[in-house]
Amino acid sequence: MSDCIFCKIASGEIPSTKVYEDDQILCFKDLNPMAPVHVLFIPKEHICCADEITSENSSVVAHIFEVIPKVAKELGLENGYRVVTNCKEEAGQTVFHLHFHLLGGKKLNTEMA
Ligand code: IU
Repeated sequence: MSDCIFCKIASGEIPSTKVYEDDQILCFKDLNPMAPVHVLFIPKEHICCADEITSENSSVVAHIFEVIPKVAKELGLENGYRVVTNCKEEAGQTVFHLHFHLLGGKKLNTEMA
């Protein structure tokens, strides 16, 4: 999508602080970190949100979840971490390109909503 900021980050048109990249996905540091470690995992292909995950595109989501433990280890999150995705406005989604927040590096607030 030409007007999607995360598509532009995925293509390199907009710079980001990359933590992990391969042909399918990118992980970069969140610009407004909510924890000592706060990175985002995105598929390079445009998927709007979790509601748009289908049997056709779900392999990239599975791939993200295979990479998350490796990146978490590299970032020193041995004591635990949280993975979150916000789907649509009511959940607080502000960027409409599927992304998974990886948060850690402190004792996280356990309130889920
Ligand atoms: P949300 O789940 O859609 O609310 O999360 C969007 C995240 O993207 C949020 O944590 C922002 O700080 C982050 N972000 C970013 O890292 N770089 C950007 O250019 C933009 C948003 I726009």
